[in-house]
Amino acid sequence: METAPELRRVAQRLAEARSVAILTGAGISAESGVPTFRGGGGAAVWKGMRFDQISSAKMVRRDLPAVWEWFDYRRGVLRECEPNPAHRAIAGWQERFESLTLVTQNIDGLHRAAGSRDVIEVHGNIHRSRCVACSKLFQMDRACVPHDPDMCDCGSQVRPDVVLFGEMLPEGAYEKGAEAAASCDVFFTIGTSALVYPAAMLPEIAKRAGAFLVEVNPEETPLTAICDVSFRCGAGELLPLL
Ligand code: BJW
Ligand code: ZN
Repeated sequence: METAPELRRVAQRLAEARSVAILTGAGISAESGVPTFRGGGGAAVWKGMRFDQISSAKMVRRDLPAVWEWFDYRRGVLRECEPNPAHRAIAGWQERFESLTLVTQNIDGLHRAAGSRDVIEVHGNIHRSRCVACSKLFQMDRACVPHDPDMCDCGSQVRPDVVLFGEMLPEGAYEKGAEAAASCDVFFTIGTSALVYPAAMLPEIAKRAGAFLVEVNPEETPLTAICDVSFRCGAGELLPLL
């Protein structure tokens, strides 16, 4: 295999590593059948609207039912999706290092379904909803699509508990990721276009702090230039080899 020397380099680093941090994005779930937002030269569109229009704080204020329609559609897609070999490989790394921090931008819950613990979900989770008034959280029934329209006990509407454009990340989530990035020996950026901030800063923090930076993505990203090793292939194909 062409990537064999790089694989050996990374395996060597991992053998010596005490602390490993990982940032994943939509691409890691692509082989599970979850559509990505970007990549392949296009951007996701829902009923003629770009995803960054509908997945925005502005749209929640303007048309919450339309936002629910988009998220219910995606919850429907997710009902058919299961973790793939990449999610499972990462779950298997848990006992391998003194410290393993997994930060995901994905809201699909597939890392946890694969057995990863303490996953830092910086963009929330599609299987939770949140009251727009009192912020009470509700675990959603995965079998129930469309969502249960029952409102919060306080009488207000609920919204998906995900982080949309223009919204703050969950308290402490980015900070935990940044701390791990600044102190790890090896940092993996997997299946992310690295265009969305602040998550895209984590690999840069790791690199600046001296970590060995590894990318897994079939396409180049703005991070490729600073990576020590960049695997140009699918995560499900590569990660089980490590
Ligand atoms: C494979 C593969 C395979 C395919 N194997 N790989 C600094 C500069 C400029 C702008 C900003 C900035 N800081 C903040 C901003 C604004 C904004 C932002 O980043 N904008 C940029 C896009 C310009 N950020 C925010 O608004 C964030 N909030 C914030 O900063 O709060 C502070 C604040 C508040 C108010 C005012 C000001 C500041 C919040 C960002 C929330 C992002 N939310 C979304 C939607 C979530 C809900 C939903 O799902 O609808 O999160 S956007 C979308 O992008 C989603 C993703 O998590 C995120 C990242 O995408 P990801 O995961 O990288 O996926 P893709 O599709 O982009 O890439 C897939 C990759 O996989 C591709 O590269 C493929 O090649 C690859 N791939 N198959 C491996 N088999
Ligand atoms: Zn409420």
